[in-house]
Amino acid sequence: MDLKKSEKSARPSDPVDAVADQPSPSAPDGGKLIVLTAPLTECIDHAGYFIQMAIASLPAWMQWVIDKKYPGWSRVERNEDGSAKYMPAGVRALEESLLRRYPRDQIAACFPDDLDRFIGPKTRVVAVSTHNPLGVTFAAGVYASIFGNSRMPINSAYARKAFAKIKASPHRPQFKVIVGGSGGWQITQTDMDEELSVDCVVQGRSESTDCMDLFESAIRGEELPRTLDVAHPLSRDQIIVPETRTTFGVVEMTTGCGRRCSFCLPDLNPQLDVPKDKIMAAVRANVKGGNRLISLATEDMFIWGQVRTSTPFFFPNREALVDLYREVVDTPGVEHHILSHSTIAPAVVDPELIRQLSEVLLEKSPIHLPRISRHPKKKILSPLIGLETGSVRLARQIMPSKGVPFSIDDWPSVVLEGLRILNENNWFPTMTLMVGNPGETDDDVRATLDLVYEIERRGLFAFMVPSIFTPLHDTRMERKKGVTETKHLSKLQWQLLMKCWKMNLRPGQQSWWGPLVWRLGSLILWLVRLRRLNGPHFTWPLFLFAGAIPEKWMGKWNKIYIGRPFQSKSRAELIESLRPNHRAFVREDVA
Ligand code: B12
Ligand code: SF4
Repeated sequence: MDLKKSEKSARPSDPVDAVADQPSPSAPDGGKLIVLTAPLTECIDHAGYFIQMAIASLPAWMQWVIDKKYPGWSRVERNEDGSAKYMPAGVRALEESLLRRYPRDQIAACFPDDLDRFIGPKTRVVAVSTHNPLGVTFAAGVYASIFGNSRMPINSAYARKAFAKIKASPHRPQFKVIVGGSGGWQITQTDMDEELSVDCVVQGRSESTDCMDLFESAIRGEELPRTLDVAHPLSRDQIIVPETRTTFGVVEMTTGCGRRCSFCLPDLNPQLDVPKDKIMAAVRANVKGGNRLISLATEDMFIWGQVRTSTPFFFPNREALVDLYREVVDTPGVEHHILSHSTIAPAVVDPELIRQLSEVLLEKSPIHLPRISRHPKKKILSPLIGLETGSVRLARQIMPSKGVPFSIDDWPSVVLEGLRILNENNWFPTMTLMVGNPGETDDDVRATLDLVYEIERRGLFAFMVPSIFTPLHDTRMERKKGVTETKHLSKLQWQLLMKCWKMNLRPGQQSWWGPLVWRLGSLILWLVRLRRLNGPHFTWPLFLFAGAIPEKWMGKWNKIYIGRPFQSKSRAELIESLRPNHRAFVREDVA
């Protein structure tokens, strides 16, 4: 995949150890009352989403790969006073919440390297926002562990560095450390708060009064609770959308989802869509701050404009969506736009919406896939979509509403038809799959392999990113246990992982020598390192991945499972299957 880089630098990146140890001038005027920060690897606004996703998944010892591909990735931009020019949207939202209570000159948001410039004797709170500090969430842990270290993806190494720097501050006895953001739970769940010197982990949004009261209490020097659950805004107008530059131009578009998958964390939040004027103000502020890239962040872009209306949220509001995205990409100064997350059923419900969105969005997409895109400039759109499993039995248990308005019994058909419609419009989504779900049987994995092989057979394409099931804190599957180590994965589970990655590489391998180098490289890596780490079940799937032996042969020798072809419903049959009260909402031009 070709991702146009927004900025390039010749300066090689700093190694992990150098980053936190760089000297920085001490705080003038005794420092700020409240200092906000986030791990460097979560702040970088360089080269697009994929770099952060790679940083979350590769083990720390493989940082050289990132250094080579993106020299200068760790170079960040600062304002004149040394504060950060951009920060993850979560930090910016917290900053905005705090500014409602405290004067601007008492708050600073800075990169971890610059903490010494802002922490001083006057500092009472250092607030850290984190997405994924310990790498114990989907996909992040699993790929690091395949290469030999389950606890330390690159992002985690940088998060620990940031915490170590705060812990070592000579002013540490006078301030409290408060952590928040979507990955805060990882710290308390692994009992790392003491080691990282964290006083309190906040679970929830900064807009809440409880969160602001906690800061007040910290400033007074009071004892803080180890964790604090705070409320989520209940109405769209209460959501703070910061009008400052955010990493990757992230502007929140919705919260919650509504499909109620039992493993999902964001879905526990109320379903809200942010008013258009707030979104647009944040887009303009990002451009003013120097950002050329915007990304509307959401769990499902298709619910925007259809929340709490008389139409069920799973019948997208075509006009509202096209109008919103058009205005975003037409904003002067916006050169690129990246899609965030979505679901797949809306593509089946309204293919015309997908066509119209493509017309609006493709031109501003920074993602190119020359081998398969039919766009004149070879651009594609690639939202993140959860496929999770091809097993209807399992889907009924863990995500019964994932495909609404269609029955979950038709999930494989919804995936195939949705993907067909998306591909026809140059959407090649990144689809996540979960491996090692609690109670997953070999038959369930075979059903997912059937679907994956069927996708291949039909010439459809998605980047498929399988990850090992991780019970997320507070979800309905919090106490469930799946596979915990790669060594315990079955042959079929390994095959699913490797088959997906083999298919992912297909459109990238344009040269004759690319596949050859890849095959040889993976076999050598297997010989020297991976076979010992990942156990015997890994061997044949790795051969499959390397393309060392034709899959048909391996299937005949019973070394791998070749997915069976299956009959699926067409779009017309899926629409036909809808309940009459739902069919009424299907738009006439696509009914
Ligand atoms: C945009 C996005 C990304 C982008 C950009 C990230 C960035 N650095 O800005 C990209 C694609 C790079 C990304 C990558 C990843 N992401 Co992401 N991402 C999101 C998404 C869609 C929006 C995040 C966002 O900015 N929201 C808007 C802001 C305002 O919300 P917020 O950050 O939660 O902040 C609020 C509160 O948390 C709180 N708060 C925030 N910070 C602080 C700090 C303090 C002290 C306090 C008190 C409160 C507080 O107040 C804010 C509101 O007022 C969310 C889903 C979602 N809807 O949240 C997933 C999500 C956060 N990502 C997730 C995951 C798994 C990942 C990856 C690990 C995926 C992967 N395997 O590659 C990587 C990790 C990246 C890394 N560096 O390690 C999961 C997190 C699961 C978890 N940690 O438990 C989520 C929830 C998606 C999901 N459905 O599972 N992500
Ligand atoms: S569709 Fe995605 S965001 Fe919605 S509940 Fe399911 S997993 Fe969560």
